[in-house]
Amino acid sequence: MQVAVVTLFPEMFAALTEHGISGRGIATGLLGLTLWNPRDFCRDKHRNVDDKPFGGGPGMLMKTEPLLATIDAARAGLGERGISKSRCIYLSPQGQQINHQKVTELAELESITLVCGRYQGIDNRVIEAEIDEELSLGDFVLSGGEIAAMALLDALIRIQPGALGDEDSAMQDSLTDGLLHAPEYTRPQQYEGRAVPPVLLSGDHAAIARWRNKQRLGVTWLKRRDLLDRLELNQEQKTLLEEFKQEYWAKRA
Ligand code: 9D3
Repeated sequence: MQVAVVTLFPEMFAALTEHGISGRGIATGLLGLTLWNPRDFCRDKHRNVDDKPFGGGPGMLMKTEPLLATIDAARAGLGERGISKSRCIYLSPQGQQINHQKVTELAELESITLVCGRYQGIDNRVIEAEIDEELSLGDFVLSGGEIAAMALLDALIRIQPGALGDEDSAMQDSLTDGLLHAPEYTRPQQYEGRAVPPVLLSGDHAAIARWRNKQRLGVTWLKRRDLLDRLELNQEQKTLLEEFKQEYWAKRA
């Protein structure tokens, strides 16, 4: 997958390219990343990328011309890599909220172009002319689109085939099947009076699998009832969840 990012702060993307799974995925070419700075595509001598909003109001907006020139350059850059189509996405607080399904949908594409806004956003004519889709991280305010773009990129990289050491772990991730994960423990077996659940030390794989399934249902019921409400549980899952609730109320009594 080839991703072009339009940003006034390309240095921020070192957080992605220099560390961990995302760093390796980009270094090995599982995901190609190019960064395009509107500052480099200004034609006026002061290299202005922002201006005051018509009609008044607080703050500044990103100007149309440098942004459109940058998107054009990014498109040409992708063209040199043999890519003729790239979905143009504007990271915006007014966009649809990104979720796992959206990430898997975008991962199917050959290329995307991510436009990061700064200030109070971008001139609406850029949206009309070039933007296919607006995406948000959620209903809270960031100071720009870069961190949202990086979050989306990180999610895209880790589901590319071969990105994770253990091929199965993307599949085993929470939320791919609508349930949260069971609690996990590592050494020591006892920590300040808190013991690891004995079944995990039993070596009984069937019992462990049953305990984990029960915990997944229970943890989802406790922490994210909204997720559980969207699922159609089978009879075994209903039994496991009832057992979890019994044990939960017994412990709290
Ligand atoms: C004046 C009203 N706001 C626009 C609806 C102003 C505004 C707030 C924050 C304009 C731009 C921004 C910067 N935010 C992003 O670029 C952004 C964002 C976010 O703030 N929250 C969640 N997801 C995203 S994706 C990009």
